[in-house]
Amino acid sequence: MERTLIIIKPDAVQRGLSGEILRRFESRGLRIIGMKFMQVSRGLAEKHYDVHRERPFFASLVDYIISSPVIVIALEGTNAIQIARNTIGATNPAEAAAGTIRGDFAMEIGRNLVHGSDSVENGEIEVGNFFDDTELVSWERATDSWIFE
Ligand code: IDP
Ligand code: MG
Repeated sequence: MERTLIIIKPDAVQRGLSGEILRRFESRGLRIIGMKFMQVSRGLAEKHYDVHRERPFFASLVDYIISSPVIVIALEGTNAIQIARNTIGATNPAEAAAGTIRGDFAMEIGRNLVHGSDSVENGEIEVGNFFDDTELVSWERATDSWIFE
């Protein structure tokens, strides 16, 4: 089972799209193992986006993610990384396929609604950055055997 960190970003929460976005991951078959509503601190935002520190958009990216509350979700599933990223769509909403979250609800790269981890290793690291072990729940979903073979 892989783990991915999903962030329903400030624009999505402000626009009332949180439920719609969670619904897409849930109905895809990914299993929720952690979820909370929070205000991201500047320190945590800079750590989360450290790989982009030298990029010209780094400051505006950090300001965006701390501008208003977010919902962070830890999801688990076979191929969770790839499946979540395909559900989210391309980074630039102008290039995101219709049927993806960004392709259906977003217009610009700096307001692209949702984050999903980009590798198995980063999924583990990012879930650990946002959740304590006590906030993650290991559970059997009644539908698991109908979703995971
Ligand atoms: P991802 O969210 O699809 O993984 P990344 O390349 O990891 O995309 O970039 C992280 C976030 O930084 C993007 O989701 C987007 O909000 C922002 N971003 C990426 N590239 C640009 C850019 O060229 N201009 C402004 N913001 C950007
Ligand atoms: Mg990324």
